Amino acid sequence: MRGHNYINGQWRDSISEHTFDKHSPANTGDLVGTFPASDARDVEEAVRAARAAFPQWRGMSFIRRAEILDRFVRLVQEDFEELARLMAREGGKVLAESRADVTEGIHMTQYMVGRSRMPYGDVVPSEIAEKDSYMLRKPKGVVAAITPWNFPFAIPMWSIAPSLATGNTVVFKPSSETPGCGQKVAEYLHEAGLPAGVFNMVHGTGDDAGWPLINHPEVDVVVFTGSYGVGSKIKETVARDYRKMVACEMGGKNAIMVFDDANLDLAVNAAVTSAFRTAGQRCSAASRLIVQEGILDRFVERFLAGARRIRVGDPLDERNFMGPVINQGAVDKVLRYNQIARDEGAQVLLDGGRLSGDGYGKGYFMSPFVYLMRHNPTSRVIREEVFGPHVAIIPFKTIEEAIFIHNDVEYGLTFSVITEDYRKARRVREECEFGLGYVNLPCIGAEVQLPFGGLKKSGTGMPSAATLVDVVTHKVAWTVNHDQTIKLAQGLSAEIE
Ligand code: UN1
Repeated sequence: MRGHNYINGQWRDSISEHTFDKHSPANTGDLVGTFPASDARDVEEAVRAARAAFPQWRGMSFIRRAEILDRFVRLVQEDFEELARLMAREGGKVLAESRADVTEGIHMTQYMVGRSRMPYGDVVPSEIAEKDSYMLRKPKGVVAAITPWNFPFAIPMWSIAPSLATGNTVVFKPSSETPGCGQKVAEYLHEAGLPAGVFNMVHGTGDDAGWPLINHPEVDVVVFTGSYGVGSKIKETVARDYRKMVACEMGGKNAIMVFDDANLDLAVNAAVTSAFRTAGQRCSAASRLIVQEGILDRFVERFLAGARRIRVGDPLDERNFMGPVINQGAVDKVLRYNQIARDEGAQVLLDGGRLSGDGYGKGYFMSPFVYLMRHNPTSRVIREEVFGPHVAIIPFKTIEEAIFIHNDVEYGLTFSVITEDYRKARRVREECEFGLGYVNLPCIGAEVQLPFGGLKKSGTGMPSAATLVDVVTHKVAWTVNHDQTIKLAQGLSAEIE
């Protein structure tokens, strides 16, 4: 694939004419494509095009805008399998998960298309009988969407679909690990018939293209999904610009809490799915299994049996459950944390690591690493995000202890409780800190019509997915007088004495 930037309705190389190559993480000899390496000059043109297109796009009706997104959905559906295969090859997610990712992006867009015919504000009462008051929404302007590689279609659409549908224009910077999927997003939007400049895309790295975009004075909203390290810097930077908004979705150290009364089969399936789907590379993944002591031995035995059965390999082979991690940096990071677990005295139950040899030689394949460890407030390994197939089992005795352990980390994104006792489920719902909670379910698999966002280091508290509409629009009050004289609220007179 030869990718291009998409600026003002045209396919362009970067001004510097520099490019970068993207290889498959499953086979580093497999070149997926070559893409423009953009810098501040390309970003400048993209933002300028988005700014210029804004008044006209804002002026179009929500329903007409949504009709273009509806055409986009149809194009993606026609290309569904091809896009899923590209994603598996480029990002390393197994096919079943790549298909789910494409499905999630379709759902997000369909949701916004449906919303275009739904109420879009409020009629609000007034103190004065002759006044009609409304809450209306207006688009903010130019949205910068900076998205990660682990959901290379769904997460871009979480940002792009609500932004475009509500009348904003967009500059999109896809992850440089999944530029091919970004390219497809731009191609479908182009073919769907978006007016020039409404949607723009610049390929490149965070340093060369991402930061100039974040810092650009004509960008009104920055929507970022990625690591806490980058997100917190974005938040700091954007705070200096009084009118710029930022919504960040960042990391997680998510837990599944299993009580003694749990349905064991359900608990094990929820844990294996949450820990090892996407090779643990979801911000929603579970990296802590907090398990009550009465069920601990049985849970450990069954969980390990499940983890051992996981087939790791080519993401395009339907039989595999786990593909590779994304790159060498990810391998190094997971290995480093596996070692920290050992150094901190963890009891290693499944000694996973880099896989080599037959079928693995040219990819970043890793097997699951599982350990048992008591909660310890000074431990790094059970408090820091690893983002790989690495999971801790942490025993507890009482519900109070379980809640303390759960909250004693700096993140708070997803959480799942496995119990048959609704009183325990309710108590942990109230006292645990998280953004998305689940009962008798994995802690992955959120649906787009719910908010997606976390507390603490997991996010800025501004949810993405469907509720991103609240980030990319501002609510305005609109009050109309139907009398010939002025009656003010709070009993004030408007008569000139
Ligand atoms: C992410 O991990 O970055 O809930 C997003 C889920 C998916 C989205 C995850 N729907 O696991």
